[in-house]
Amino acid sequence: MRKVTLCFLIDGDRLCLAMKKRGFGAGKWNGVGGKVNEGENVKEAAVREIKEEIDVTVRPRDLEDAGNIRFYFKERPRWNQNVHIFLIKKWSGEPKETEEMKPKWHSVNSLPYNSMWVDDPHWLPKVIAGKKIEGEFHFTQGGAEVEKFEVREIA
Ligand code: 8OG
Repeated sequence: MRKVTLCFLIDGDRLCLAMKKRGFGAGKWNGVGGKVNEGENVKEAAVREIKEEIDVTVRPRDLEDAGNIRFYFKERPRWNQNVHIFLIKKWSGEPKETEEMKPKWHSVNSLPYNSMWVDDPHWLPKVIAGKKIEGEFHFTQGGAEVEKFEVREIA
């Protein structure tokens, strides 16, 4: 299964989300991240993606492990992926727009869930609250609908 990262910068009650400008999930607000390349560990991949996508520098030790979620796409099993989630409270630089993403700070109390992946309301509040989670989502309609899911708090 494809291994990918998903990282959220958090500053008090502000969460940095970025608008994906192209590719998988285009037009949605999301954390930043992407595929783990061969020869990279998950944290190295996260650090690289954060730099590439919003031009922010993070040290591997400042990536807080928030758990992982497996996503299954019924009609497109090659999209199935295991997403490793990180919460980040320390970094250097201000998030900047790049070719791939346009970052923006949002209040944690009013996240734009209507323009995010449909599964996010089921687990993102837990991650923001500092919980570590493990879960799985089964999508239909190419990711537009959740058929069944489970999210467990593991710490
Ligand atoms: O490399 P690529 O841009 O394809 O990576 C996809 C990114 O989208 C990666 O950071 C993981 C993230 N992502 C999914 N599915 C979901 C989801 O259901 N919700 C959220 N919030 N992010 C997701 O691949």
